[in-house]
Amino acid sequence: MTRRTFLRHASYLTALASRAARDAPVLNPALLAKFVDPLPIPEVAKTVGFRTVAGHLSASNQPAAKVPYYCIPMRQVACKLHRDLPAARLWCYGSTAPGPTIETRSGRGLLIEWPNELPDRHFLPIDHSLHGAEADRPEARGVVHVHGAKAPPESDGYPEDWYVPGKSRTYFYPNQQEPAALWYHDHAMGINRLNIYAGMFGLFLVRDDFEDALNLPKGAFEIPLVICDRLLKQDGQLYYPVSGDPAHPWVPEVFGDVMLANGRAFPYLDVEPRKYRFRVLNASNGRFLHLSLANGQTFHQIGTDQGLLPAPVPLEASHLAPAERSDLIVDFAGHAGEQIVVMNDSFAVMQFRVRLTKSPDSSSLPAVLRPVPKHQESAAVKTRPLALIENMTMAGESMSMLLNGTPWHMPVTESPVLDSVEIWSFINTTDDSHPIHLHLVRFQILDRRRFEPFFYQTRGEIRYTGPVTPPAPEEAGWKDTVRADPKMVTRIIVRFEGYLGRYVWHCHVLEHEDNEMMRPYDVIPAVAK
Ligand SMILES: [Cu+2]
Repeated sequence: MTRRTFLRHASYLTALASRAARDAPVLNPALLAKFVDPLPIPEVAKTVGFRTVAGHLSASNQPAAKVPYYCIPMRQVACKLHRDLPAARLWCYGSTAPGPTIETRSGRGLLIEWPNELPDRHFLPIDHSLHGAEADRPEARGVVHVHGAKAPPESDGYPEDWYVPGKSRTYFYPNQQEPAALWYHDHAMGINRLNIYAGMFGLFLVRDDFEDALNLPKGAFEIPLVICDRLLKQDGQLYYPVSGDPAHPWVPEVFGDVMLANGRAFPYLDVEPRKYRFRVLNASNGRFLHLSLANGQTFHQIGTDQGLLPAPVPLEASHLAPAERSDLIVDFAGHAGEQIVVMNDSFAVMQFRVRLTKSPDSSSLPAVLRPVPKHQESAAVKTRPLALIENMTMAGESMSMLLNGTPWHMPVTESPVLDSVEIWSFINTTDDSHPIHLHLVRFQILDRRRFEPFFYQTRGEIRYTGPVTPPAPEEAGWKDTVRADPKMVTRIIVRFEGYLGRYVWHCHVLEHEDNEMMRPYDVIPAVAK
């Protein structure tokens, strides 16, 4: 058996996980002083020169052209996560987690070399019974994926294309896509959850003249905000929970109680009483964020995963599944002197300290942003019903989560034709919400609708039990990750643009992804008539 399924009782697992957490010397975040560290701002990545893209002919029609060239190594570093804690061991890109922010323009290609300079041994608990993480595999494997990038397959970071310390890869990102907050992260088969938990992620911002002309807050007033949760040991080191079964340490989900914003626990940011733009990313392994401001203040969402919305959406809370992004405008005018806590549900994440004075604010919040032409359902050449399944035995002892009922190693079952439009219909029979991400493409959410899972599983037919629900206004733009809610059918419509070749689609709860909730897919040429 090359790929393992886990036959375990969910409550048994949860009990084991919580006992393991109790037994471990986990830090109580209530004991950490809040809002004593300034919010770090990741540095902007610097080029180390210009190179031709000759080695990436399939992706460039100008092989002799020289493009910016970056070199960002994977490294082990020691970083302070909080003023009162010793530095924590992290794995990251460059020297911080998040790594340096890539800043680029639509249509301006760039090359990034990603050397693996990690130590040979992992410091988080590998589960060798997971497919792709067998004991004969090297521990410190890495491969980089730019989430949301329309990149050729050889530069997309295929999970099995990992490489070991001492090796390197150079990937070409054509950036032939609209402005958006993309992000880069590790994607190594079977240990992805551990590498990202260790700190291997960063932002990749694409801009263009159209967006510039909107006169949104920029420079010091545009703040990247990468939020994730972690468990820490008493000594400030990362703690990754284990099942309690040494042969199978995998746990189905990880939820930390220490919230990190740009890699710092419960930081603060001094702001002026004026408009700010926040580029928010949920980089958590499994936590869904519900961010709000403790003073009840509303704000506006202007963009989602793949760029600007048609118009700003006023919100009191921003809901982000793992890997989703929101582009927010917060106006602190009228709040001079206030201290405003950013909450996730009822827990603090960070604090804004609004100064008494401001510099002139000439930025805008336009009433109209960027048109999002709707894909028509009639344009779809195919609808794929894709069940999300958590297999349970009669005794309720199953624990394997699958896409389309199919494990990773099976032959490809989704092969859309290049430039064709398809509807993918995620039939979520499980009790969990799964953020489903497709590489290469952007898509639109059509709708969600409650159905009867038992009837579906026993009869193979969908019996709807609720009304058709359109996406929320803040989701009604270009997306690359969609919440497939429990007991709902979630439909997306996708044009498979860009490149032919092998990509993946997967759940972005990283513990699910590492344990079978990922599948390859192929973009294929149209058959000549
Ligand atoms: Cu999932």
